[in-house]
Amino acid sequence: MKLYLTSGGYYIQEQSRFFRGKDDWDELLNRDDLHDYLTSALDPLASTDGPAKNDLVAPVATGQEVWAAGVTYYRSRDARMEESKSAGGGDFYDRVYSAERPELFFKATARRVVGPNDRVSIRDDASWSVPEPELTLVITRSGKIVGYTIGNDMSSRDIEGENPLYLPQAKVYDRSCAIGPCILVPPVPLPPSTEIRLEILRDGKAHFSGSTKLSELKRDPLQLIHYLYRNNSFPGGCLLLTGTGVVPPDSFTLQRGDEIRISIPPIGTLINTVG
Ligand code: DO4
Ligand code: MG
Repeated sequence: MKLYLTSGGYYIQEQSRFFRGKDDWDELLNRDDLHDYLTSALDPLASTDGPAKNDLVAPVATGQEVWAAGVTYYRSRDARMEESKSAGGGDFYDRVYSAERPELFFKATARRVVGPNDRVSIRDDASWSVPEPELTLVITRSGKIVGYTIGNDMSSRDIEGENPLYLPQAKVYDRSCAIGPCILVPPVPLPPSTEIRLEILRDGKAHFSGSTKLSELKRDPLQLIHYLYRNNSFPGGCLLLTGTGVVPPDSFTLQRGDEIRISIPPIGTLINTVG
């Protein structure tokens, strides 16, 4: 089952049929029994046309915070060690990759998040910008994973590479995060064979593509949540980007006009342009 949010309300997709949801969106995303609840809620509803592509907004609740995990894939550890070598920060990434405590950082408030087909941003003071395609967990206030979506953790690699203490500036700015196109609410967790693909188009032509699999994720999502929710409450629930396993080569930087496509097959494709 999938949930799509528009400015006029939300839709539930069950196979090829769509239904208009009636519940409060923020409360819905905090139901620990979300899959079963949606299954029973469909019964009295009449099916309808699906949402128009241009009406979709990021499937985020107003009270939700957006957090991210880092250095959860070997590829990310490698790239970060390389970019911060001359600043002497490389060792930290190696250590966090194998430490019991994961790297977790605050990524965005709902206001800084853009939805599908919208514009993400690169910082004016950055010279090396990349998208980070990440499986994103939809977590209730009580810490249960009830769904999955796609996240783009836009990052300024030169700023983070100059000094790891600049991480918040490299990661958090207006339009630095895209989420969507929908929330997948499956009856069971996604399998390790799940693919995460990144494609970047420049002038309408393929410029970069890469992929990874969930089996490459070093951390158990439940362990990430266990650390995130330690002494930290989320009354509105939370979204957690689980880290990137796809990093373009060092010669690559995003340009305005690039199209970023992130696909996770059971969920869909999140498409944004750089503006
Ligand atoms: O350590 C810095 C950020 C890492 C990150 O965002 C990632 O691995 O996805
Ligand atoms: Mg990331």
